[in-house]
Amino acid sequence: MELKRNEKLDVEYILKDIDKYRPRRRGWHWREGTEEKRQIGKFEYFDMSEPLDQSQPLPAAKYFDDIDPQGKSVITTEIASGRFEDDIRRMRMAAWHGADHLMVIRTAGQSHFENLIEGTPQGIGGIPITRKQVRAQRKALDFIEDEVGRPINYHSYVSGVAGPEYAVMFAEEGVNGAHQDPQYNVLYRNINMIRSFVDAAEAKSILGWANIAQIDGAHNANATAREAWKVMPELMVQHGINSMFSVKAGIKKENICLSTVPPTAPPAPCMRLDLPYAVALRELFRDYKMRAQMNTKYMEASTREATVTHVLNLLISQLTRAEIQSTITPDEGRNVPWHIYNIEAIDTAKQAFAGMDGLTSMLEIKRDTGELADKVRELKERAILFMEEMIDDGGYFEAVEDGFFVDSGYYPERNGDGIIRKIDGGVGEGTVYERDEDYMAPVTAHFGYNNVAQYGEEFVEDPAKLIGGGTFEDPSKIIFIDELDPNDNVNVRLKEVEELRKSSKIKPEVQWLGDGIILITLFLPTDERTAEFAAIEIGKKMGLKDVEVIQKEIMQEAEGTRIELKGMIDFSIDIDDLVIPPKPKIMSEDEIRADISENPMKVVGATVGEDEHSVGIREIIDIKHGGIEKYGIESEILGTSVSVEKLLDAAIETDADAILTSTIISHDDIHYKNMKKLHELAIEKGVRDKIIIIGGGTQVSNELAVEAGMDAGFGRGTKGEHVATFLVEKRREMQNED
Ligand code: Z97
Repeated sequence: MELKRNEKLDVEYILKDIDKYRPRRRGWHWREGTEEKRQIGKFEYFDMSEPLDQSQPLPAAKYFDDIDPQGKSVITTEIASGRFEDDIRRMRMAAWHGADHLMVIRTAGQSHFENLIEGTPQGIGGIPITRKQVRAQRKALDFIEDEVGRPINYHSYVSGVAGPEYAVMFAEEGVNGAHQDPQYNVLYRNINMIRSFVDAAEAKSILGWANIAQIDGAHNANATAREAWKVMPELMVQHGINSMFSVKAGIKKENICLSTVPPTAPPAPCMRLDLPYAVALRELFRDYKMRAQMNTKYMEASTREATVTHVLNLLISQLTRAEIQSTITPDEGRNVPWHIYNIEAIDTAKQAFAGMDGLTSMLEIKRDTGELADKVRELKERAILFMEEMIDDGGYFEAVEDGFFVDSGYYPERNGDGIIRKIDGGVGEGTVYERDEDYMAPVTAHFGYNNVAQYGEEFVEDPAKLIGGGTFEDPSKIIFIDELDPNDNVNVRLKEVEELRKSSKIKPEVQWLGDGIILITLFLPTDERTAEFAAIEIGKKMGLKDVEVIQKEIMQEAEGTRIELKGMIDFSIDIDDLVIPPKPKIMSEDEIRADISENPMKVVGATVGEDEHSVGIREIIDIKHGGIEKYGIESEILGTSVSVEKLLDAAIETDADAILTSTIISHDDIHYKNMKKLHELAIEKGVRDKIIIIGGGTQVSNELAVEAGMDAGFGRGTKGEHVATFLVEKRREMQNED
């Protein structure tokens, strides 16, 4: 299937024959062309990668020939609303804005699932990641990546006691990236340590086989710690444990990505803390990739505030390095699950990287002396001392048992509030057994002792050969189980929104097609708490259901509060019933300029009748060089309250191409009457077909002005570019008629 840019992605096509679909490739893909300078539009770039074939540029790109430079970091966004069929559409939007790493994170704790869940949809409280979902999304991404012209990495988690099963399923289904870190299971999901590490060894060898890039879970310590910057030494220890363990289990260093996060955010002096940390980390782990997560610990519901933190985080990525750049939105914490804000965060990263292009060719980090140098050394020392104490204590397991991790003290300080897990406790305790002497498993990418040499040397590297290949070699052995829930499955859900998918009816949405959710920003001149309840009342009076305040920001305690309100409408709009006027055409500045320089144009203008309002016409001709003057159109304003006779005579005398009249006063339709008079006079004098005549003013409509004999009418909101475009086009039209 080839996607067409102006057609929606056909979810039903994606689901068709999904039981037979095979992903076209395995493994992670980095951006290409990152080490070369390149010309994009009018600029030379130092740090960009290959551009996309099709994309949605930043809003301001229209001033720069619609260029859309793509930075060198892979850009991540997290998409998992609970309905994979909706997320597919969202993934397409994200890809068009420049994301090439789409992480499916669920609303349920995936790591609590004890088995690979197949055939179940949303489940209780959230969605487990199922084969069907993975396959459908990978299939859609195969089409989407062709459309944008860049491979897209698909990603989820390999955590919990079902971790190895997920790893197998991901390798089978062409998943390209995964979080895998046994410490995550231990610290945050209370999974038995021994089980977690044995599982991780198995899972990691599978990730290694499938070339799946791995992200660790160290950033969670940052998000969990009471004071996030205090765990900086520990974070490096956690990265070290997972990275080295991964290498030993068979993952290539180039596929091992550290999940690093700047630990603080303003109003903390974050650069002074975060930058030395970033430098120390990259020096200690120079062989590995950096996945720069943005700070989420100090993120509130304000998108503005989160965006500033994000940009500061991006500055650190630019000054140091980040092969993968994450983009997080406040939605994670405020119950407006993803959508437009994902796209905004992708754009934030794209915009910031384009803006900071070449920064390191001009600026250098003061590495050798001063505060940064001292801090980098201090952090490394603290991390190494932490590691040494851990070894003295008997190793990682003992250290966890003694509460070394996520303690709120700045190591070596310790406050005794770390997360404590018992070696013989936790989920899955006692489920690890030593392999029998004759243990043998005819499976690919298997970790540890496997007694296959007895069957022949050729099986040592590839035990699955013994059975003619496992599912990795022979995907026909994969068993696809469809959704089992008759009430909640993708077919039922698609049916429910069929009208919205297949007719001209539309509804606003935030998380799911047709959810009817809208977000409203309002200001209320009262204190925060009163504003919250007043806003809810306003929402209800507007007819919204499930009204909820998702953000409040005090402007001044007594003077007022800014509120963001979420609510639901239950009606749809039929787009066929809309009366949509044709879009006003605007030529590019370059095109208009070229036309005028080749063929100069002169206009005369005035306010006519008894009208002293000259601001409008001056806006059109020359306000801060934003009017038609900027294109090189010569203009003469005769003044205010000019008679139509005088205006026409001036136009004839100066051989003007066009007359611009302007009137604000409109009682008794005097504005249209004057237009008509001017038009008729021009006919009388035999010049009407030589001069373009335009009527403007706040109360002017194009239709009525044309009825009054004008070539066009321009009302409220008109800018110089609209008038200039019209003048150029009309003149071309008149010349063609000649
Ligand atoms: C990120 N924003 O980009 P459960 N395994 C690891 C994890 O780090 C996580 C899970 C599993 C973040 C995502 C935090 N990370 C959120 C190593 C979660 C998720 O499905 O909640 O049980 O596990 O990394």
